Amino acid sequence: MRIVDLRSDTVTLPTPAMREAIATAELGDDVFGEDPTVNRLEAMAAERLGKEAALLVMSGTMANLVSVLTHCGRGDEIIVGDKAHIFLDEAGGCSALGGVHSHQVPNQPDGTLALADIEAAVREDDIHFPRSRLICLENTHNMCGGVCLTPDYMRQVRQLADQYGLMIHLDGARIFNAAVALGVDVKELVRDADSVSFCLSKGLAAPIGSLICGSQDFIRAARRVRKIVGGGTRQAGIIAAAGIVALEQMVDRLAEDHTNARLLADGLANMPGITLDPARVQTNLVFFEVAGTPWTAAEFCERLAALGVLMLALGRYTVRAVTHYGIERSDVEHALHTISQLLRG
Ligand code: TLP
Repeated sequence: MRIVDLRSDTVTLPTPAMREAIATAELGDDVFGEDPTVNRLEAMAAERLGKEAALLVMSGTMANLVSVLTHCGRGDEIIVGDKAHIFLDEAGGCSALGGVHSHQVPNQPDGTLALADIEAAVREDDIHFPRSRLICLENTHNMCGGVCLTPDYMRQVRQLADQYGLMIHLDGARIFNAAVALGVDVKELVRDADSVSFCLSKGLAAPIGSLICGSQDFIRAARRVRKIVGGGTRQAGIIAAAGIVALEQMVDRLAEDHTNARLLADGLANMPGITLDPARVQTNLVFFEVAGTPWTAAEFCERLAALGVLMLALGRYTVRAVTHYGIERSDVEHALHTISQLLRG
């Protein structure tokens, strides 16, 4: 049976060029700072994002955890969206491992936190209260439908952060999707963040790895935190080699994923029982509601999977489909055809 896997861009397999780079990578012990391939990737990532330094970690979750634990001590508080990956999907790592308290404010449909909500969440200096320390943002915003935060919004949050002496961490797991969709240099999207993490292993198709970028001092401190969480690895050039290919060869093609996502969204919007606003589809994530069908999202996905099309249920009636490297226009057409068959019974 033909399988079209739209569950996530994390299912991407490494490209032939990545496998070749992995096989021939020059290696050393990265805990000693001696892996030339890791050093090259970190330098490349820092340069690309316009930050002083970068640090390779094993996952997006580790990148966010290490970043938050580097900014915050026990009893400090982060201001974070109620739909943020850090809040919803990282097993509460910041509090479980770092004693960091979270103050959730509502994510707006466009992925932002309203400035007034951030301001209202900042704590006064009072012994009863945790200390406000860090604002966490996400771009693209996963659970808000892959929407993009703009440089202009980032600037406004920076001004607020400066007013209250707060830091900003940006979960940029899919930051290159945002840069490609907005047509801006990625540097502009991260300039106002003190730290930013991005993933190699999503749309960029590398098998493993994320980078944290920030100032020299921040990255030096983050390197120690990475060691604490067991993330200091040895011949990690095996991983970095694929990451270098990802940055060199896989960024510009994200536009294809966005075109395919739009095709999928336009097709779904016309189907009976399915609700979706195609205008909200800005990048490679397509969220839609199946409340008008006889099924819950989980039932819908189960029936669709039996026909070879895989999607994720991310709410009682909410389904997510993600386009990525390995998914062609014909796969999207096949998925649409399969869904219309399913709906027709
Ligand atoms: N997200 C995964 C799932 O956890 C939902 C996905 O399939 O989208 N930040 C953001 C915004 C993410 O979407 C993810 C992964 C992460 C961080 C964590 O990355 P990993 O999975 O590498 O730990």
